[in-house]
Amino acid sequence: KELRIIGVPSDLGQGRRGVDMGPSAIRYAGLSAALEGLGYTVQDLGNINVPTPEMKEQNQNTKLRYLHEVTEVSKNLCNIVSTVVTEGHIPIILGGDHSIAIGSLAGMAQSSTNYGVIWFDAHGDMNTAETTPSGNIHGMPLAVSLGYGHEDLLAIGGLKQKVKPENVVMVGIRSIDEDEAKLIHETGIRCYTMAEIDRRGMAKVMTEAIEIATNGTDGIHLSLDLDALDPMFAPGVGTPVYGGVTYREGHLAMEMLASSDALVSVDVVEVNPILDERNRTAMMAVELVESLFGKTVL
Ligand code: DIR
Ligand code: MN
Ligand code: MN
Ligand code: MN
Repeated sequence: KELRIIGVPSDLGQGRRGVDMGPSAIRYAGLSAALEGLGYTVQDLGNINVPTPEMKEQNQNTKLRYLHEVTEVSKNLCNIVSTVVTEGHIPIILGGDHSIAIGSLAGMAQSSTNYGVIWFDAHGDMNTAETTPSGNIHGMPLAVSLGYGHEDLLAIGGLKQKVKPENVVMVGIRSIDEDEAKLIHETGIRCYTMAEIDRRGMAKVMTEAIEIATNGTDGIHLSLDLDALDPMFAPGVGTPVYGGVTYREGHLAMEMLASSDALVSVDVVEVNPILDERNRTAMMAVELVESLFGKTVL
C-alpha cells in the first residue's frame, strides 16, 4: 500500500489560532522523508482549501461555531479520503483541529471499508449541540461519527452513522465534560482512561483496543490527537491536560498498532506551532507516525 498525505489547515473547530499551521509544522518536521526512509511510496496531495476565521463567519442560528465552514471543509475532505482509500492507499490526514475527523471518517465510510476507530485523545470529543460547553466543533467529531449531533454534520457523506459503537475505543482519556459523559455511557463505547492505563499498563490496553477495533472489521482508523500525550512531550496543543500518555507509552501504542497490520487510515491533529517550543510537538508527531508505520531499532 502507498501513503497519501492530505493537509487540512483548519482552526475553525476551536478557539485558538495557530493549529491551522499544523500541516506545515508536521511536514517541516520531515514526515514524508521519514516514511520514505521506511520504504513507503509517499505522495503529498497538498492542502485542502480552508477559510480563515477572519473571513466573516456565515450567518447561522446555532451555537456551533463555524458550522457552515466546517461542514464545507468536511465534505471536501470526505471526498478526497474516500477516493484515496478506494484507490487502495492509506490516507495520512494532517490537522488542523480535531473537527477535521468528521470528514475523514465520513470518507472512510463512503469508501465501503468496514473499519473500527481508535480515538487517541485526552478528551472524549463526544459533545453535541446540546452538551457542548464551548460551541467548539473539535469537541464533537466522535459523537458526529457515531450519529449524534447537528444534522448538517451528520449529513456529510450520506450515511448517518460512520462507525459502529462496538468497534470504537478511546485511549488516553482524562478530560470529559459533565453532560458529555452521558453519551459515552449511552453508546457503550469502550473508554480507556489514564487511570486504567496506570493500573493495567498500555500494553494490555492496546491489545484490547486493537481487538475491539478489528472485531468484524477490515481495519483500524487511528485518530491521533497530540494532546493525548502529556504536555511534557507535546506542549504545542490548544487544550493541554496534565497526566497524559508518556513518551514510551505513546511509542508502545503506535508499535502495537504497526504489529497489528490493521491500520487503514490516520488523522494527526491539534498540533499548534504558535503554542509549541521549537516545533517539538510536530517532531513528536512525526516520531509517533514512524512507529505507527513500523519503525523499529533493529
Ligand atoms: C471540550 C474540549 N471538551 C469542548 N474539547 C477538546 O470544548 O468540547 N479539546 N476536544 O481538545
Ligand atoms: Mn480531540
Ligand atoms: Mn484532545
Ligand atoms: Mn483538542
